[in-house]
Amino acid sequence: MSNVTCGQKAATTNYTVAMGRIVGGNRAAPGSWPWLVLLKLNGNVMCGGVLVHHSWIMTAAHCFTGNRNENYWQVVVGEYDLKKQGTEERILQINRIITHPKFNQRTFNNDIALLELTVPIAISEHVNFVCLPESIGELPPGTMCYIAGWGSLYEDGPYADVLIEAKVPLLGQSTCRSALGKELVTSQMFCAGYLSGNVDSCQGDSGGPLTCIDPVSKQYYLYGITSWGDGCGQPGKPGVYSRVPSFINWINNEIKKSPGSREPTCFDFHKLSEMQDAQRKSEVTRLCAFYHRFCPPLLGPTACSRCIEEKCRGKMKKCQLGTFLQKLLDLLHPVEEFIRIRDSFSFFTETIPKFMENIYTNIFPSQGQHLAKHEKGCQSINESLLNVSLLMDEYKWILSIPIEKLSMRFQEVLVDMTSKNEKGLFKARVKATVGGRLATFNSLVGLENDSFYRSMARVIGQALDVLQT
Ligand code: 4AZ
Repeated sequence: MSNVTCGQKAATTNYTVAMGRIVGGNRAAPGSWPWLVLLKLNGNVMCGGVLVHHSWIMTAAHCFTGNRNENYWQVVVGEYDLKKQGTEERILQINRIITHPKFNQRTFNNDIALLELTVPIAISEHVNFVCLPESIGELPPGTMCYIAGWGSLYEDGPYADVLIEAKVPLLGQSTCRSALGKELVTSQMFCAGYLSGNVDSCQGDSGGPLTCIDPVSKQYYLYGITSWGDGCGQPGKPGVYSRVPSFINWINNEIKKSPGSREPTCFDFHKLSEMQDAQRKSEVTRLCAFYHRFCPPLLGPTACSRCIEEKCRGKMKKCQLGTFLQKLLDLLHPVEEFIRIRDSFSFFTETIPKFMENIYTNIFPSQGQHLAKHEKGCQSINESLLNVSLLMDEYKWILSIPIEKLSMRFQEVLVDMTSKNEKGLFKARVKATVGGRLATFNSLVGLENDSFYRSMARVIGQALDVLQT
């Protein structure tokens, strides 16, 4: 990482400032914060992030509490106005999410994460990395630094469309602790902002940068990651940031790790499908070598290599299952409109995630616990493999259908109101277009919220069966 190029704004950032907020901030000039990225989950703005290297984004660990599957996240670099498609804008995918091993979900201690991108970023005037505070040490209270993001304009308010920035002073640790509570503020955190309130970061700014300028070189250094607060802009409640200088060793260690010392990712396995046979074979061997470390010391070489293969195949199958479930979700997406009419989203927000969690925990009961339970682990992987392949076989036909053919639109559901059965379901005639084909079938539907959701799975299943014929 060269210190000559990091932390420099685009040259053309003179711009008339209009009033706006982060909370109490201003519209930033385009190109002002070329290291600031936007993190989206399923297309929705979730967090900010900071480019610290060609292939690495730094952000807050708490952003991934709800979902830490790389496939569902996108990184947008060169973003400015969310309502407009900018020429500098690029969407990137995440290869690996690394949250700090000591991140505490309850206290937000060590609220920091690194994201490895699937391809390195091309640096330009509007896309550049920030400098890491390798040697700047502790900055004194009162130092003026900058925060920026697309987060809420006020507590519980709407998100900003255009990038907002604000200038905030660093606060001393004792001021911070007496403002927010001694037990809540650890030495991995610091406060910034005004005790008088009004200027602050807010929901959606999390994971974004607090940068301070080096008065000599005029480069920007990443000093904090937006983490939490007691509301936004409240008097006596400054914003809290993860203290980046405390994590320098962890950051550098993670970034410089050799490929062989990291577990292969789903993206690594996915790339295999584009390779020729010979190349694929050697790549599989290379990727799977990682699992050698999990061979118990007393295992002979043959048993060990079988165990490596099983572990590796387990991971591969898990990735395939992830892809399958994602396709399943994509496939359910078109019926969202139909379910929305019933003014509840719990089918998507609760039923499906629960279903997926059940599948994962049933199929991979031993994931995450290794070594000691090793022999048992390998055996259960065998079982898992069988379960996964049965499941994959059962649903193979769905995977072979092009996504665009899976769209579903329910046109008419004629319910026979006199036909209520003991489970509270009614006989119904359903008319739907599935993958462009009109399908009509008899089904059972519930009309109360609860029974409705229970019956939807059957209706969708029947609609899917139409595709099979
Ligand atoms: C949040 O919810 C959040 N005022 C981030 C920063 C602050 C408050 C809330 C600081 O992401």
